[in-house]
Amino acid sequence: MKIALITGITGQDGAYLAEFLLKKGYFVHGVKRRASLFNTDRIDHLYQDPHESGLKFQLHYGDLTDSTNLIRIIQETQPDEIYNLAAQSHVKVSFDTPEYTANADGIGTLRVLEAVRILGMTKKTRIYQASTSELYGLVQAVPQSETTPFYPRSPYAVAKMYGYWIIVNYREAYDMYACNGILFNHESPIRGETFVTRKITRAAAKIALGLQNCLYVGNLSAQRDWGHAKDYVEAMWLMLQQEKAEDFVIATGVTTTVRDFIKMTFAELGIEVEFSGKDEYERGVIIDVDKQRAEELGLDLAALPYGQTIVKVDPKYFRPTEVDLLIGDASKAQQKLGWTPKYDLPALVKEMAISDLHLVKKDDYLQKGGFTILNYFE
Ligand code: NDP
Ligand code: GDR
Repeated sequence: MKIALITGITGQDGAYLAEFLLKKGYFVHGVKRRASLFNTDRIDHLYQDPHESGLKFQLHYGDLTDSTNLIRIIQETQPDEIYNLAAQSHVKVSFDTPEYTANADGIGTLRVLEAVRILGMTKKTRIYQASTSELYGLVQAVPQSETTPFYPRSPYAVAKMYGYWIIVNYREAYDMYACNGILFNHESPIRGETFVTRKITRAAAKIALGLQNCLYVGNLSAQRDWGHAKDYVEAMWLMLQQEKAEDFVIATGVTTTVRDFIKMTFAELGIEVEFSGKDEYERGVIIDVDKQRAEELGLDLAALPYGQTIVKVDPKYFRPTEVDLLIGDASKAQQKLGWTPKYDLPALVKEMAISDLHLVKKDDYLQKGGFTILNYFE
């Protein structure tokens, strides 16, 4: 049985990857940070009681900023494959916590490589590094491929740039099987709530149900190449199954503005939104409702804020330096890995919008019924 170790297993990609590898018959170990709450919602369905026999999934407390801990975990678990997904992954937050981000995302990658080297496991263990399209930053050329020059535009991207090059360096210096997946944005119903897609799908559900008045966002004109996390974790695995370690771009090749993502999300709920104004004065207003669709989804037509502004710009969400346009060229992955995405953007938006509508309805129902933690504070 192959053994995998996933850092960042409690995150979006960690959860999809763990599920994927378990289905492939792997024993999956995961590194989890200690937190005051469980923080395992995304992987609770995979959890196995370690007292039971036939264990194939195990969590270990650890942190990318703690090298002795990483050495111990790697020694104990003896992984054939390490997927280094752990990171402070929020670009805007990296401007507030640049030093921590450099430590976890940059030096953290070095710690994983060094642990494998110190333990003499360079010939046994293959390493996948979660690199990012944020490396391209200030647009040099589009679509962006493995040969497009990097120009990082945030402390996050600069930290990931170190991670990228230290992987290349260890591969060349010590003949390690270590590779970078340069993944463009990928989302899902379990995407973190402060990334723009999930923020939009949650807010749209709340607005449609009359539980929120307005969605406040930053740069509406930013363009991203959005795929589905489920497709992207398969590419991570494929990268570690090749004869020779190489770096790959993973993307859909289609780019969309944040503004259009908002329109698509509301349209999924039967609500048409029109934008007007410029820069921080831009507004989104509901101009029409597809009554049949809204009724199918159980929305209260009378409560829909028809004609009202439901999207506003708050400059606090602007970034000191922005990445304006990302569009990836994944033809190398298609040729060498045989990888192509199964989801397109409309399918992704639909899945996220409907999932959040159900979640918001459920939370509202539980809260009104007196079954949430909020009731302890009343
Ligand atoms: P998430 O933010 O959802 O998950 C990040 C994971 O890293 C969480 O499990 C988090 O733990 C863990 N983590 C954070 N800091 C540390 C630390 N110091 N030590 C140990 N664990 C830590 O990110 P995604 O799943 O979306 O992304 C996975 C990786 O891929 C990240 O490295 C990200 O930068 C990169 N990436 C993501 C893309 C995307 O579009 N999703 C695109 C390209 C790259 P906790 O739950 O405790 O916070
Ligand atoms: P990104 O994702 O920075 O591309 O990093 P995010 O969803 O945060 O932003 C995408 C674009 O939307 C604009 N935007 C907003 N962003 C957020 N979060 N909140 C807002 O209100 C908002 N309004 C507009 C942003 O300015 C940006 O242009 C993600 C992360 O997963 C990284 O870890 C990963 O490396 C890259 O994708 C590829």
